[in-house]
Amino acid sequence: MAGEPQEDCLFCKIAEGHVPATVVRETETTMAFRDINPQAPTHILVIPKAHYPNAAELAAAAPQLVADILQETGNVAYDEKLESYRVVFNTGSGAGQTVFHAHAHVLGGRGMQWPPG
Ligand code: IU
Repeated sequence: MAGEPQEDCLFCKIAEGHVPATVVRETETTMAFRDINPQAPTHILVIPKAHYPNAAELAAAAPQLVADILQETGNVAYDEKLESYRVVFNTGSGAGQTVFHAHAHVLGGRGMQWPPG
């Protein structure tokens, strides 16, 4: 059921504290932790604690959580003293999504190219 924890979901386990992660921020509805395979000097993932498989389903079912996540991306950038940064929601395997629990990547600390690969 939408929003319910999924037994086989790594990010649900991180949100529940059952799998360790380097958590940098937490709110009632979100968690932010360092990506295990950073693609920039700062690479932090912001997730909703509730399980939605991708950003589109999250937006459709729980738009307030999208706002919570975006607010937290800004807070992460402030904490990390990022002047410029990129927020990415890979949505679908063709776009590079590998973990099917919605998450925003916050990337910063280096120059960025456009368009992205
Ligand atoms: P993606 O947009 O679904 O590809 O992002 C998933 C991210 O989760 C990716 O950057 C991984 O490095 C990251 N990650 C992690 O931080 N910890 C883990 O145990 C696993 C993946 I598996």
